[in-house]
Amino acid sequence: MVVMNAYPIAPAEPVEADQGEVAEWLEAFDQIVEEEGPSRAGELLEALTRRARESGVEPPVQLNTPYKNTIPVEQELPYPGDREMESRVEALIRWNAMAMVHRQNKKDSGIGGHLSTYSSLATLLEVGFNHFFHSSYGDQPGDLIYFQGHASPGVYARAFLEGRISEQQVLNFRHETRGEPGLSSYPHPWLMPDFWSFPTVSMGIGPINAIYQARFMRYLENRKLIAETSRKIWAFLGDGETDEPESLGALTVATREKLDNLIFVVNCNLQRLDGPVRGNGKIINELEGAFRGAGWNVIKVIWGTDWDALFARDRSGLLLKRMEESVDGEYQSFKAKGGEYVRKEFFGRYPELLELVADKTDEQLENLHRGGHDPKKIYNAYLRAVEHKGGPTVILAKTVKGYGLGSAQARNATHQEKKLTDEALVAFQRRFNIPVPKEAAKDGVPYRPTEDTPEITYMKQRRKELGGFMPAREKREPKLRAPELEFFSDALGGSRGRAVSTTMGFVSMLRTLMKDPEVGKLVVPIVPDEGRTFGLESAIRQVGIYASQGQLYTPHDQDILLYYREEKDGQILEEGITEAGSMASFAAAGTAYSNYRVATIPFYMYYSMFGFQRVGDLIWAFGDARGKGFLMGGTAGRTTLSGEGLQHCDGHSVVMSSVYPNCVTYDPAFAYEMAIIVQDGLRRMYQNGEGVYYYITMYNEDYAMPEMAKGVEEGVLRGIYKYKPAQGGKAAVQLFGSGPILNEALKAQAILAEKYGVQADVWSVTSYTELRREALAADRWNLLHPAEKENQPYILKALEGTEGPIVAASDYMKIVPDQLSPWLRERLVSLGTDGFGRSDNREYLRKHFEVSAESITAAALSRLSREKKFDAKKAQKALQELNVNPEKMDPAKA
Ligand SMILES: Cc1ncc(C[n+]2csc(CCOP(=O)(O)OP(=O)(O)O)c2C)c(N)n1
Ligand SMILES: [Mg+2]
Repeated sequence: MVVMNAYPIAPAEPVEADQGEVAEWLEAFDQIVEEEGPSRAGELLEALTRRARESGVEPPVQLNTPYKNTIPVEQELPYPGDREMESRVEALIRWNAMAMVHRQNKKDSGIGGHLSTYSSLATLLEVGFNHFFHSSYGDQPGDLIYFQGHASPGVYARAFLEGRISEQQVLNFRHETRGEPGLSSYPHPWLMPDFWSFPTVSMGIGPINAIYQARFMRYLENRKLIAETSRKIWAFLGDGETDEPESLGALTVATREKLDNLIFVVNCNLQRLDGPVRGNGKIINELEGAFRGAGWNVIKVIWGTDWDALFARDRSGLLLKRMEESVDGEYQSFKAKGGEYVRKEFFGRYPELLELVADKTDEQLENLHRGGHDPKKIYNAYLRAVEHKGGPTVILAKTVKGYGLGSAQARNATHQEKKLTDEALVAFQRRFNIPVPKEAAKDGVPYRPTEDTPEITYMKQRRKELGGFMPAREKREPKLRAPELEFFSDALGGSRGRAVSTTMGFVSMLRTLMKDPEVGKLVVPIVPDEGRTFGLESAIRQVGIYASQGQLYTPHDQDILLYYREEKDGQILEEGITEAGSMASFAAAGTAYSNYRVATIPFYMYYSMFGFQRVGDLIWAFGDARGKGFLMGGTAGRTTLSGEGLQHCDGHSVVMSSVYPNCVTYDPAFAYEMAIIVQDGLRRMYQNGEGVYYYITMYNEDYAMPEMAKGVEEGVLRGIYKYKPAQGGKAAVQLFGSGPILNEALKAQAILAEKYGVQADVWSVTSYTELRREALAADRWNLLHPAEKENQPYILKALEGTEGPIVAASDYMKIVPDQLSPWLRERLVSLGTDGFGRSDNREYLRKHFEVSAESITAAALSRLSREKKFDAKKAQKALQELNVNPEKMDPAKA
C-alpha cells in the first residue's frame, strides 16, 4: 500500500502512553534509539519490514512525512548574512519589481507583467543571490540558474540596483521595439543575449531542461571535456507548473544518474493562474510523494521561524494535526482573509490551539511566516541541498502568492494583478518598510539609492564574493575550424552504383567527423532508441554509448563486432524512448559553447514524425536559447517510410520547421548534398558564430548516390540547382524534385521524352524554406527602396531563361513548394503528400499520394495542355496509359 497523503486523511491520533500494546512497542523502540542510536533503530525497522513481508503483511510505504519542516530547529545553522541589511535590499528589489510592472501598466494599459509570482519568490531568490549562486568556480563558469519565467521583474529589479540595467531599460520593460534599450517580458536569451541563458516561461521546459543539463554536465566531466567542479544547476519552478508532464516526467533520470549537482526549488504558493493548484488537497504532499518516490532528496520548508515557538509550546500535538487536516484552499483563505480569520478558523478549531495563541494580536497571527519567506529556513535548506551527495534535491518551499500585495494577496485573481491602487502602493511600502523617497513612493516609480549607500554596497559585495553578477550569459563563443568540404570526400564521390540511403550517407559522414582531430571529440550524437533504425551500430562500436557507471554487465552480444558498448566516457547519448528528454540533451549540448565554453556539436537523430509535432515547444526554446546543432529528421517522407502508416509517415515536418525563425531547413536527395549542407552548417554555426541551427531530413530509401558535379555547391546551399537538363533539346517543362522524389522526377523526365516527345529539365530543390526566405528578403528590400534597381530573388535568377510550367514534387505537403508561388505565379504546379499516411510499400504510396513518376508525368502533360502546348485529348489519354486514375479519391481527404 502506498500512502501518498496529498489529500486529507484522518490524521493519526497522538499516541497516548496508556494504549497498552502499542505503548510497549514504542517504549522499547525509544529505548533503542536512546541507547543504541538512530542507525541501529533504522536497522531494526528494516528487519521488521522484511519479516512483515515474509509473513504476508504488506507494510505501508510512507512517501509523506509530517506537514512541517524537514530540518528540525535544533539542526539549523545560524544565518551567515546581515539579515537586517538583506531585508532592506530585498525590500528595494520588491519595490522596483512592483514599480516596473505597475508603472508600465499605468502608462500603457494592458501591457502586462506579473506582480504576484516574484512577490512569492523574492526571499527564495535573495538567499540564493546573497549566499549560494556562484558565478564562477576558479576559471570555470558558475552555477546555471533556471529562473521562474514570470518572476523576471524581480531579477531585473536586482540587476537595476546592481547598476547593470539602466533606468531607461526599466522604464522600457516590455517596450522592446522602440529603438531604445528595453527589457523583454521573460527570460529570452535571443532578446537579451548577455543576460538570460535559459528560456523558461513556457511551463515545464525549464525543469526538464535543467535535469538533462545536470546530466550533460556530468557527461562533459566524464569525457574530460570540462574539469570537475562543484557547480550546481538550480531550477526554480512554480507549483502549478509541476502539472506539465515535462516538469515531473524525467525525475528518475536525475536519481538514476545520481545528479547531486541538481537542485529544484518549487515555489509552492499554492496557486496558479486561475485559482488554487490543489484546493482540495496539499500540493506539497503530492510533490513530496512524487519526488521521494522517484528517489529525490526532499526538503520541505513549510513554516517560518515564528512558528517554532508555537510548535515547542504545543504539547497536545494538535497544532500539527490542524495543519495536516487543512487543505490548500483553506491555507489560501488564511492568507487572503487576515489575522482575525486565522484565529477563528485555524486556531479556533481546538480550544487548546486558541489558548496557544492567546497572547498574540491578530496582526501577529496574520504575519506568521511561511517557510519560503524566512531567510534562515531557506538558507538551511539550500545548504543541505548543496552538501547533499549521491542524488538530486528538491526544496518544497511554501510561500504566499502576491505576498504583501494587500488586497491581492492570496486571492484567486492575483496572478493577473498588474497594478496597485494608490492605497495599496502606500500599504506595500509600509508593509516592507521600503526605504524609497516620498515622491517615488507616491507615483510607484523605480528607485535606486546612490552607489555609496550601505544597501548597494552590501549587495554588490555579496556578489563580488560569489564571483560576479548573475544572471549573466557569456556571449563569447569558442570558434572552431570547420573541416573543408573535401573532408567528406566519400560522400562527394558517390556510391559507385551501390544502393544506399541518405541516412547511411549521413551516418558515415558522422563517423568520419568523429575522427577529425579538432572537432571529432566535440560531436554529440543523440538518439531516442532509434540507433539501429539509422544504422548507428558501427558508431556505437566506434565511440561507445555514454553510461555514467560504465558497463556493469557483459553484453550478450559481446562476441560480435558491433556489440552494444557502454562506456563511462562514451560519446553517444542513447536516451531511450523520450523525444522530450533527447531534445533537452540537444539543448544542453547545443548551448554548451556558452554555458561551459565548450562548443559541442549535437546531432539529434530521430523519427522525423516525432520531432516538431511532438516536442516543437522545446525546439522553439532551443532557438530562443541560441542553440546550435543539427536536428536530423530520420525516416523522413510520407511515402518513403514504407509500411508504418498514419502515425509514422511524416509529410509535414519541413512545413513546421519553416516557422522556426532561426532554423535552417534542408530536404536533400543525395549524400553529396548532405555533405555540402553539413559542412556549411559547421562553418556557419561554429566557425562564423551565426545564431542558427539546422533541420535536415534523412530518408531510408536505398539508391545509387551520384558523384557531386562541379559547381553545384552554391545551388545546394541556396536551395535549388539544375540537376539534369533536358537531353533532347530545349525543355518545355521544368521538374522540381526533393529527397527520393527527385528520382521520380528523373523517371518522369525520361517518360516525357521517350513516350510523349516532351523535353524537361530536372532540378534538385534542397530547400524551399531557404529559397522563400531569401526571396522575401529581396522583395522587402525592393519595397523599401523604390528608387533603386530591383534585386532579383535567387529562385528567379536560377530559373532565368527557362520555359514552361514547373511541376514541383516532394515527399512533403504541397504547401512546401507552394511557398514559392508568389514568385512563380502561373508556372507552379505542386505535387505533395497531403493527407493522413497509409501502410504500404513505396510504389503504392507514391501512387496513392500522386507523387510517382507517372503522376509527375501526367501533371506535366495536363498542365502543358491547359497552356495549349500539348493536345488535351492526348493528355487525357496519357493519364490512362500512365495508369493515373482521374476519378480516384483525393488523398488529402482520404
Ligand atoms: C505551457 C504554458 N502554459 C500556460 C502558460 C500560462 N501561464 C503563465 S503563468 C501561469 C500560472 C503559473 O502558476 P505557477 O506555476 O504556480 O507559478 P506562480 O506564478 O504561482 O509562482 C500560467 C498558466 C505558460 N506560461 N506556459
Ligand atoms: Mg503557484
